[in-house]
Amino acid sequence: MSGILAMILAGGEGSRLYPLTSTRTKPAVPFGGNYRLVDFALNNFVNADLMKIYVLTQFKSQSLNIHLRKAWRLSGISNRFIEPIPAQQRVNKNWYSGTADAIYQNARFIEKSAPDHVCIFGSDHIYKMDVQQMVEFHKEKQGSLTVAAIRVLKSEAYHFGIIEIDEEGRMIGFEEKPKVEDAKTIPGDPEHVLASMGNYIFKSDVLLKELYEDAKDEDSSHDFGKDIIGKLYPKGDVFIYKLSDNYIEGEPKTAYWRDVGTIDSYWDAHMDLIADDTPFSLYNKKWPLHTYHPPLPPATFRDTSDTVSDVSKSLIGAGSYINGAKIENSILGFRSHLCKGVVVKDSVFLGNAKIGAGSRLYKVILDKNVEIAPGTVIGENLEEDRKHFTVSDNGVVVIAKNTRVGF
Ligand code: ADQ
Ligand code: ADP
Repeated sequence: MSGILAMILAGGEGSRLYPLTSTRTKPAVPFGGNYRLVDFALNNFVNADLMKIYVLTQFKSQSLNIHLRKAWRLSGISNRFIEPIPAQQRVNKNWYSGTADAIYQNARFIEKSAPDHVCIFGSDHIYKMDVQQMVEFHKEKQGSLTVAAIRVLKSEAYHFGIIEIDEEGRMIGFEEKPKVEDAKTIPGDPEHVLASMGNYIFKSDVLLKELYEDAKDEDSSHDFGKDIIGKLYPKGDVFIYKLSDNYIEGEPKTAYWRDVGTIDSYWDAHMDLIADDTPFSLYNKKWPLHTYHPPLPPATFRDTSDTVSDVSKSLIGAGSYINGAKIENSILGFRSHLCKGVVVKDSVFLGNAKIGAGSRLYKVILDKNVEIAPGTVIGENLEEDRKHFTVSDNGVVVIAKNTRVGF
């Protein structure tokens, strides 16, 4: 087999997303009512017709594995596959120490496939990218490595690998997560830096050579951002592919890429989905967002004798039953059951919530299977909420999976 092989890194712990990551790895965290974070990276490959994909999982991967099996299993066609590789397959006794180690410990899957190029992509971000276009760019440049990049605010530089390039798009500087004051800004644009998206396309032989060398280096943390890129770019053949040069029919010109690493950024990205002029549409027929759809009936909206259901600026999942409730600016996942007189505003439900009559919920994230007793109020008094739940910096109240409130 030759061509392009994809290795998707899906082992992130996502500690800053706690409690949503208390039971599942970050790429398995539900998003947007129907999806899980990993779906966005996988759609970027599948919609680009690149379908030789290994998904590297690590701890708390049970619900990720179930999702991959239900939503993404290709069968019967041997040169197309989306296969999870559990961390138990690793060659060493230890868990992966960094992203390069995760690939190194599974290098035999690359050797066995013998592709010309390997795409190594993260799975923690919400964005659309036709990866085939990045592959074409990589082949044209004939470099050892192409790194995907996007312009971000300088104040955010400390989260990312920060890149400098020459006129030909060649990487001439790289620093992993620098202090904001040290970050090199884009020439002529002092407010912004060019950030690595953590998505790489390597020539296979270069990748394997670098991984074997890095594995012997006792001072290395075995991470692409911290170790490998800094060693490779001075050789002069690492190139940058800008997300803003990627074109998808029917998508807005401005490149959208959101990290959902914290509760606040996770909530913000949901609000983007329902914004009037949404920067991330779920409706582009040219870019279908595949995922698993459970066998559920359409959402039902009913009125009671004295309350009328009233829904605005919201996405409501299949199997939901709304009985005389008011929903505003919210995303309610599958099987949300709201009894009469409930008011939900600026909130995100991951699925299977049951909200008792007369409850009011503001700026709340409910993980799966949360049950709220009638007459409960959450999000109006954060001091009180903090005693029982996680409350984010921006005042989003998060209620963990399977919690029963007020009973
Ligand atoms: P980080 O944000 O630190 O920096 P990292 O924690 O390395 O990203 O995660 C990258 C991807 O790998 C994620 O999809 C994560 O789920 C997964 N992952 C992490 N550890 C893993 C492991 N041991 N095994 C398997 N999968 C694992 C990186 C780069 C920066 C870049 C940012 C962009 O180092 O240069 O700017 O991503 O977000
Ligand atoms: P999440 O909260 O991430 O959506 P799920 O609700 O899908 O996770 O699953 C929670 C746990 O329930 C999983 O870790 C798994 O152990 C179990 N589970 C869920 N769905 C299935 C299934 N279809 N078959 C077997 N076990 C399942």
